[in-house]
Amino acid sequence: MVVVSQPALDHFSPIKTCKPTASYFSGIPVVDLSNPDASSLIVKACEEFGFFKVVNHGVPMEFMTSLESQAINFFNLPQSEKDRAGPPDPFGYGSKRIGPNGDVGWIEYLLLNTNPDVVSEKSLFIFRENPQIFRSAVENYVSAVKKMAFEIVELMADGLGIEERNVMSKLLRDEKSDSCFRMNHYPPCPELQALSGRNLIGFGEHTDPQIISVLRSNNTSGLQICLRDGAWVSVPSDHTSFFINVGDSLQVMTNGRFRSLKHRVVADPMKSRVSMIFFGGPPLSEKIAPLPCLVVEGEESLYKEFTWWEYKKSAYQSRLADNRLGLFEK
Ligand code: GA4
Repeated sequence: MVVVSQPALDHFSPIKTCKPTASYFSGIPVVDLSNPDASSLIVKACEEFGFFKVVNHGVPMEFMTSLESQAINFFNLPQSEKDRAGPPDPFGYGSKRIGPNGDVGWIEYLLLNTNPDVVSEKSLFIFRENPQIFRSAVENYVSAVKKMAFEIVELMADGLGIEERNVMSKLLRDEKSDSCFRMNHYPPCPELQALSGRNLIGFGEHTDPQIISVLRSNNTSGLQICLRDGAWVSVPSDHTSFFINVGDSLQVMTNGRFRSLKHRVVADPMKSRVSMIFFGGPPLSEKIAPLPCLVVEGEESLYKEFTWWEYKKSAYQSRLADNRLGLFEK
């Protein structure tokens, strides 16, 4: 009997691929948080790109490296053990599947809720089954990154000339804030590169729904952003810094003055990429609308009124690449 083997490329289907052509972008705004002009630099970056890099951020490097090594330990566990922390509901361990509507990527991840009130069963399970040291590493990292996120949105408010400088940070500081935290592992894939000369998409193009996202990765590149002219460019990795994304909710709160940025991750064929992202969201019951002080006379809100809960519900019915704000535009 002749056994015809499946073409090797089928193994990766239906994960999308792309040509490894995106060039490194050297124009990413860098904001030094200790610079007295930080607030205006942040506003400029959010208007022009919806994205910037933060240095002198005050988060101890040790928090970043110890969480990174704990995450690597977790992702190195046998598949059957990792699967016990899944499938994601949306919290928990996930592999290849992203969200509930058929999106896939060359990725495995842990998605956790950061609100102690609503810690999901899955998050509890992950921490029960894994060493206490993992839990402490997450707690240290997340609380330091949250502090930085509060500072950044307060500087944003200063730069926008808003008197109530905690108008955004109070939503993130709220004990009911619906924020979450994600640790991603993009395994290398030399076979695909060798077979096709193409790279696998790790996390497909999307905008983040929340107010602000704070990303840190190891020194493997892969993050790409979509510039205004539609070109995809690679963000040079920097494991000592953080990258900030404007989310859809912040776009609405600034009545479109800040833009949520489309981004994606392309897996490196040779090196593992590990990233961790804090997504700062408001409480579920919070109305998402342009801040009155930002809507000048004669101007109208570009968006219908909605709560974060309504937006989130609709986001979980969407595909990753959908324009989620489209439904809420006037
Ligand atoms: C994108 C940003 C965050 O990673 C996330 C993602 C969420 C998920 O993975 O559960 C979503 C995606 C993200 C937007 C559309 C929906 C929901 C997967 C998906 C297809 C945690 C989030 O908040 O929205």
